Amino acid sequence: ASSTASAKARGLLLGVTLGDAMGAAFEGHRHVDGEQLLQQERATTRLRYTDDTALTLALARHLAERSNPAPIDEDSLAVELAREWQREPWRGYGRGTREVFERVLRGTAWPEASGGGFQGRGSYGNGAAMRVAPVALVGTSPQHVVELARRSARVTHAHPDGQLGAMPQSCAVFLALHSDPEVPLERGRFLHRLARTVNHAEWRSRLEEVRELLDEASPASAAARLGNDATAGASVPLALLAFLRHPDHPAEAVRYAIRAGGDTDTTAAMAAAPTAARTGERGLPSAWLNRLENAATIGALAEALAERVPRCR
Ligand code: F2R
Ligand code: MG
Ligand code: MG
Ligand code: MG
Repeated sequence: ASSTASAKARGLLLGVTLGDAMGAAFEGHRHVDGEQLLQQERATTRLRYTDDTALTLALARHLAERSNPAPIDEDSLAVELAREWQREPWRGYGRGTREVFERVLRGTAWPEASGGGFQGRGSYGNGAAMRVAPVALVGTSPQHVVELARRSARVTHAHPDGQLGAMPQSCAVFLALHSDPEVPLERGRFLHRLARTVNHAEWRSRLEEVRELLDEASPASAAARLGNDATAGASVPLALLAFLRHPDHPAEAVRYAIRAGGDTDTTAAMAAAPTAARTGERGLPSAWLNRLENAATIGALAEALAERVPRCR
């Protein structure tokens, strides 16, 4: 892999992990003030990640073991994700996803396993969006990436909204990965490309709301407007805003997402993915990286996937 692809792939995976691990202490808090966040940043304790990262890494391993043009095999992916939960069930999984994994491990095929939750409606939680970032490393175009996102999502999230959330998230990571960090990001154009690629009325209006908040919204007012809970529709827009507020500064994007409260591990992980894919690993604070569990293994997995990144500037 080129050194740029390598640095960007490492940024992407380590960024997700750091966002998740920094945000984990505040998951479910209504508000997070600057003082609480500063205390977390100054601590020297190990940074432990949650289900967000565990499943992101499982998806990354799945992709690393397969080559284009069919890098996702849903039957295997469902089992691999479920086994990851079984291996470390204490990482803080959502109830719906736990139930899907139980069914998969009992031998139920993924379409029924994932369709059986929430009275047969399937989950529209943000679990598919939170783990989707690695598909951006193997996708060859925005369209290809959102298709991979949908396929990776549906093994646990049968509800269309659960799958849809993974699409703008994956597309944002892809566009950021392939952006030149030396050239200022044209944020309006970026949102326009996301909207065009996802091509869905509800998401067009969500992305329009994000655009309206680009210049001045505080984290709290952004959360009030866009939502900050564990559903895909009310967390991915906030994460995109956190990224677009600070496209060249992963730590600031993570801080913005955490300050917005709610599902902080997840929104911070989703905000960090595109930001650190754009800046590369050098954008991540070394003080955080030094505290991160399994950083060497995660870096090695990123290197393996970097080989697959098509022509990175
Ligand atoms: N689950 C958590 N955190 C809370 C508990 C953690 C605790 N510290 C612990 O250790 O146990 N975090 C993780 O879950 C989120 C990802 O969720 P996922 O995987 O999509 O799960 P689920 O359960 O399918 O959906 C999450 C919530 O969304 C709502 N929801 C989804 N579909 C619905 C439907 N059809 N109808 C109504 N509500 C639906 C529910 O409230 C679900 O609980 C991330 O935050 C990750 O960090
Ligand atoms: Mg989590
Ligand atoms: Mg098959
Ligand atoms: Mg969460």
